[in-house]
Amino acid sequence: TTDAVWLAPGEPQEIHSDLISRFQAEYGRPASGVWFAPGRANLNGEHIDFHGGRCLPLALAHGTYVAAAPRQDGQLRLRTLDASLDDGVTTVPAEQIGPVNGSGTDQDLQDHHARSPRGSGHWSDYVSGVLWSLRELGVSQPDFRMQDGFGADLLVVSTLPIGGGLSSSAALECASILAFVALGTPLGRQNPLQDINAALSRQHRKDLAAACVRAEVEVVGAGTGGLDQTVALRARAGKVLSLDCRDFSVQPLDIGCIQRGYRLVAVDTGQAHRLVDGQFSDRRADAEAAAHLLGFDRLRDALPEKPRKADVLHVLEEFDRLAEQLDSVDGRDTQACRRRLRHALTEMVRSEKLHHLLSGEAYGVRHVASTVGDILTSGHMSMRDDAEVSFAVADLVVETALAQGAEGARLIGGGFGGSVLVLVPIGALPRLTAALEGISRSIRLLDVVPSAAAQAL
Ligand code: GAF
Repeated sequence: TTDAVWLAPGEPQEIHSDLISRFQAEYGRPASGVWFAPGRANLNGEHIDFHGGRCLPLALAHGTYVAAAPRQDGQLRLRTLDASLDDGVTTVPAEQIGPVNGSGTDQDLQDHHARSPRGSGHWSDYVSGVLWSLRELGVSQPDFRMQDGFGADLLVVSTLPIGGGLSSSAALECASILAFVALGTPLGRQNPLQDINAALSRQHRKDLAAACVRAEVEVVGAGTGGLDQTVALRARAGKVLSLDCRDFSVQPLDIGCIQRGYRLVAVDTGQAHRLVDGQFSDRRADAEAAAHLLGFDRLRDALPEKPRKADVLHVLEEFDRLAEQLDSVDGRDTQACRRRLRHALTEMVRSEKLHHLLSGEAYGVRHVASTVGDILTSGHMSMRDDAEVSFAVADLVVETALAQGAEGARLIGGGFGGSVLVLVPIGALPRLTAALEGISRSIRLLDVVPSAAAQAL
């Protein structure tokens, strides 16, 4: 076993000072500060945030750092130090940081991308998108009212694998939005740099997460549901967030077993994923079609307040009854819609179980670890067979982890690439690491340490 397979989160203070000096070299002026936002892992609740389901995410120590200084000409200049994305300094002119025209339909999104000089999909869309959505938020929220002509120079570096299913996009959005708040709004200008961490109320953070979601949906064109941005901006060190996506309320919960005798490890398969290509939204659309057939705008409402397995069976029977005479559901394959439905509903029940388990105090560490492990593994099977978002390496990582003594393992994030989360007894870690190294040279491991939310450093 070599240490090379572990991806370290790095020392924030070292990354901070390195970024400050590189910023000076790149732009010929000092950075005003550095902002950080974490990536995330998720114990359960994949592909259900946009259906109003419950998710159990936690923030990583790994994340994205943004050094920035304000400009007065409304434009953005930005560069990333991540080798896979670095294409020098990109300038986004002020005129281009406007809203998408019209109603935000697919056609509008396409027109918007067609107008963009770099075409769709450049990583700077995430940053220019949040500058736009923060301006929009400032229209109704005096604390965030954006100074006229505000623009910025930014230098970005991340300790997350890019496109690794650990929320690198949301980390970029959330670190950038904090930089913009600090440098361009009354809330930021009234508070010296680090004080912004205390000045941001819970409601502020909730509003900023919503603004980041808007940027990703309306400007980038990816159908994110808010899980990633919420955990990046509202996580608590040492805790898992129990996040109810009906109203985005959060409850921080202890996960003692990973502090005592077990470790959570994120295995980056090295196979990158992207949310903007059609598969992700396709899965979502299948489940939404099933919801509509059942008569619900939001799938979560098909289940009672505390959903159980029997409720899932009941809804599936109802679906079968309604679909019996139909060739398709909203033009989509009936059986595919049924599988997406079953994934979403069983995932909601797993979240409920986990929430109950982690909020109770009456359980021993062993019991918690093995129950969490079982939930992880059944979540994976559901991602594989019902959501159908898994892929060969992820399945192999899960099998390998279980064979090496892990309590459980699952694919996390949007799927079609990305990372597997493994809960493993500390004693089994060396052989697990060795076995995973044998699967592929692209595999990287991240120690999952429940960490704090986005902040000014
Ligand atoms: C991606 C999305 F951005 C999230 O909103 C969530 O849907 C996740 O995939 C799947 O659970 O990360």
